[in-house]
Amino acid sequence: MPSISLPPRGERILRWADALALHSDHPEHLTCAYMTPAHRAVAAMLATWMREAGFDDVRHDAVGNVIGRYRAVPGQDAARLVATGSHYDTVRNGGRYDGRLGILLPIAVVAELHAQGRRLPFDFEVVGFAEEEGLRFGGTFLGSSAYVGRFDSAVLDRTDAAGIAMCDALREAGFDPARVNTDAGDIARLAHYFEVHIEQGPVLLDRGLAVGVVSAIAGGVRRLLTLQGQAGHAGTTPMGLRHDAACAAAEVVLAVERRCQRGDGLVGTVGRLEVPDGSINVIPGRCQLSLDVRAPDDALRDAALADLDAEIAAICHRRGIGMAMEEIMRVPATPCAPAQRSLWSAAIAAHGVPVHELPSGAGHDAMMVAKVAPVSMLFVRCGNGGVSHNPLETVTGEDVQLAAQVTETFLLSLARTLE
Ligand code: HGY
Ligand code: MN
Ligand code: MN
Repeated sequence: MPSISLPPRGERILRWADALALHSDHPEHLTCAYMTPAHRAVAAMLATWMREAGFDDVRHDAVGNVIGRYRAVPGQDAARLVATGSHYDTVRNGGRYDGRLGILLPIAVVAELHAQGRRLPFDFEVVGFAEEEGLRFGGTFLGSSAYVGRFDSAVLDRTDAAGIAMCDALREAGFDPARVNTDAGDIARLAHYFEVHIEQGPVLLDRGLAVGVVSAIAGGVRRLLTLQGQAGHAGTTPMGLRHDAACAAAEVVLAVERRCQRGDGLVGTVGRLEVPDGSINVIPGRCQLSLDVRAPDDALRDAALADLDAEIAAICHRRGIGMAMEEIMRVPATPCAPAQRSLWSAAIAAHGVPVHELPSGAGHDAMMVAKVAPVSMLFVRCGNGGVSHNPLETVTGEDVQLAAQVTETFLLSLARTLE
């Protein structure tokens, strides 16, 4: 019987990502929002693959994180724990590697260790975080915040576009909302957390590098704005007498772009812009828009936000528009731990790849875990110009294969530092 040769690890991981992408909330593209049937199917697949890979324990926690533990000694708790992971939810019409690569790759690494009968000198935990993007309920990092014992219970009352509260969505999926703050990870033993993630940008691609070390993660603030003008007849209301909420919003969008073009890594985006219940022949009385402002430095970001607050107030005053604002996320810029950045650099060099460090403009679960342990990240090259949060997001099997080898080298060198 010819032996069935498994595809190389990199290809296997891509095939897993393809299988997860078959589960979507939308028939024509990949959307996997928190606690939908597609989301639950993905969680079940991750748990199955963890068991098949040889993890000693696999569990679903109170918010839907899928946690696999590969123990130093089966049946015992080692003195220390090292964790890795990322999120398995997606944005709307997103890519299949954002988050998921950071769960699937370490599962494949453990499968290799288990197949070789090798154990690490610490318990090694791979976490599929249930929610990071904030797509369904607005709150972000729901999985990693619960894992580190910092879950904001107020989010349980947030409702989705259909008016379903998060607590009801949890119950519907068989979870008990009362447990979300009593089921944190084993953070007292957590010595280090690392995250492998696609770069979601063009830097590694432009430099011809398969992987890179993350120096720091940009801090972000997200806000929801409601501009309240006056609805009126599109045909009979003279232009000079209007309080058009959409025109005010248009000025706000351009003010965000103008202020955030000042550089130093500052970025600003209005990703959602809506005239609720709008009609063609009615002057927009209300307009809702989102604001996402980030920078590698919190003071730089907050100075931009202060300027925008003043400019938005002036726009609304001049146009006779009311404004309400809700801040739904604020995460500080997060430095990656120098000691583990060096271990990643050495692991990359050991595989013959030039070492390049780069900041992350995207947010990651590592920002939340950094509240309780030192964190580090490895980026994997993105194809298609580095596009992400887009179905064109892509990586190659070769790069993923190399990233898995580098991760294994990193893990073994980390083990030597923690012995
Ligand atoms: O928005 C972000 O940076 C991440 O993809 N959630
Ligand atoms: Mn994302
Ligand atoms: Mn991500």
